[in-house]
Amino acid sequence: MKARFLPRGLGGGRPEEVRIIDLRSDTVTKPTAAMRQAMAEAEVGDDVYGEDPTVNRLEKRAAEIFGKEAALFVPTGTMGNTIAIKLHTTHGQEVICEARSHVFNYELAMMAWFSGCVARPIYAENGILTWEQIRREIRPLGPHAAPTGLIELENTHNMAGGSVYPPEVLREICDNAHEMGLKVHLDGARIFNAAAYLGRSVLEITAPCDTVMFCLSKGLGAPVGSMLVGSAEAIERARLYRKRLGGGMRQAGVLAAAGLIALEEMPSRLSEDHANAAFLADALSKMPGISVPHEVQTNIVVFDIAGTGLTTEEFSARLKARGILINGIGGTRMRLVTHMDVSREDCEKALTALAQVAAGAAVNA
Ligand code: TLP
Repeated sequence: MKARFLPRGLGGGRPEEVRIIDLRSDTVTKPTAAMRQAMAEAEVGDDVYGEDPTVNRLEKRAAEIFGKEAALFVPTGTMGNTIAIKLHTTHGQEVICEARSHVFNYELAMMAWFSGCVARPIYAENGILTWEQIRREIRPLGPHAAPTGLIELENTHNMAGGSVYPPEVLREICDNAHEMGLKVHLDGARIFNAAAYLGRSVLEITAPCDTVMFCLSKGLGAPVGSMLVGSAEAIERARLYRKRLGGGMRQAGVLAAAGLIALEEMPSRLSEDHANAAFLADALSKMPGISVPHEVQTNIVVFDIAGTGLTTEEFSARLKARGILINGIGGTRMRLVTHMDVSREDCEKALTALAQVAAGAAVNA
């Protein structure tokens, strides 16, 4: 991202171009040149009639890669999760999820709005639930409690600092849930980051889940789009829920073309983002007033600025004045996310600014 002018006080007051380093999220990534070319050349048709060849190709490849029967292209991760919760529940049920999960905190109460369900949030320090924690919260139908309808897991866990489910923990949850007749939906917005960390395929690490939503538009760099994968029966119903949510897209092949490149070519570079995140986290943890509460496994660094005496708004504003964008995520915690549009050199620049701000430098000093 280019800002036209350097903030007043930097660069001697002379307006000049400065590169903004955007660490707010991996959602800010821009499509690559190859994606833009594929979009321009995409073969398209009306996808509501099932006639867009590029969307059909993307859905077929996503299903193959995840070893599921079918896949559905949706405009956003939020829509994918909303449809999944609707698929597996009926009104008046509870959805077990982690307390800081995206479905519970950042999707406008969609499970109540669209599915008539309430969340049963369970806190796990690193965002990773265990079967033992879940088992204690499962409720049967009775005269008081709303019965459990679904278990929802997030891998990687965004607000817990990009933490990854150990495959055996995830399998234990799914096997036990299935034994009780419960389904498991995985919010795998960043599942390719989890796979890169584990050195395993997404198929291996998501196989026991009934449905998986993953995003093409985050670390994988596509401009728009997410996928929902699952059984043929589930995806057939999901297609109808997508239409009800207004997500029946017509010549969506222009988007799917970029999605195919995201899916096939981008996962192999994610470890670069992980190395950059580890580099930032290591330096941050040594700065005065800053602590990094979680081990950094993927591309997300959550850090606590309580010791600086600044609010997250003040911290963000001081960084912004130095060309670095990072947001607060509540309390005294902030989150930075590495991605393909941020280089190691950018990370070094960001660290210089972070060190200045942490040391209590005044705005524009
Ligand atoms: N996450 C965004 C914000 O909404 C917080 C971000 O910047 O990280 N699941 C997970 C785990 C997510 O992190 C997100 C987006 C979604 C679902 C929703 O995806 P979109 O934005 O495509 O609806």
